[in-house]
Amino acid sequence: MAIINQATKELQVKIVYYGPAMGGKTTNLVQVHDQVQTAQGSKGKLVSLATSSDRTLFFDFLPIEAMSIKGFKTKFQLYTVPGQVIYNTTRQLVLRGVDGIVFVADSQYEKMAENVESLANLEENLKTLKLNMADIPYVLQYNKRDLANAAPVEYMDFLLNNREVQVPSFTSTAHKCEGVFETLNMITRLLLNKFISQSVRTAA
Ligand SMILES: Nc1nc2c(ncn2[C@@H]2O[C@H](COP(=O)(O)OP(=O)(O)O)[C@@H](O)[C@H]2O)c(=O)[nH]1
Ligand SMILES: [Mg+2]
Repeated sequence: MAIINQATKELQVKIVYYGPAMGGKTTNLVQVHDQVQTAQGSKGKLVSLATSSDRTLFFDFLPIEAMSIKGFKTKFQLYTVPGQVIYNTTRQLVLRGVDGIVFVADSQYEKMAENVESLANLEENLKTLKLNMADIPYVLQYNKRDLANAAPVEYMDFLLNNREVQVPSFTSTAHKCEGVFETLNMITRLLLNKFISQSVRTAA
């Protein structure tokens, strides 16, 4: 779970945006970076480690400082992974120490196989890190809803959210910032609730 620094009263939380290549992960971080309103100086730089303009080869990284929770200053670190199948080692590295996951799916019908493959790859990579998907707060984002060939939400839920207890899912059009903050707010809420319930248990 998150890095908790009792001395400085800081809570550091790592959120990874995962999903197939070109689904809109980087766009989410760019939108958050553009719109986030924080106290002066606390908005971090968006760092993109990529070797070409629109394909993430390593990751994007965006630190955000948020409000205090129970006297702890919370810092969210947002990461993306490269979606292309061949970069699995990088994905495993980025997933290390993950606290919460946003799975960004591409709503286009022809991308469904890639979505399903990427979700299976996520589960597999978490296993190699001895992590269980059921224990990690995660949310789904069905992106590119503006496109004519977007599949119905029910179909995407059937393919990607087919579990006993469904996780929250959001529709989005990331480049117009629709659904971006709804998604981020939900994953941060899930993470903070987990932190609060754990700290209550520790204190008891
Ligand atoms: N039509 C449409 N295009 C989008 C949307 N979100 C992102 N894109 C575009 O899809 C492409 C890939 O997005 P990017 O964020 O780089 O995907 P990543 O590989 O998952 O990081 C870019 O050209 C984006 O501008 C969306 O909701 N609708
Ligand atoms: Mg990217």
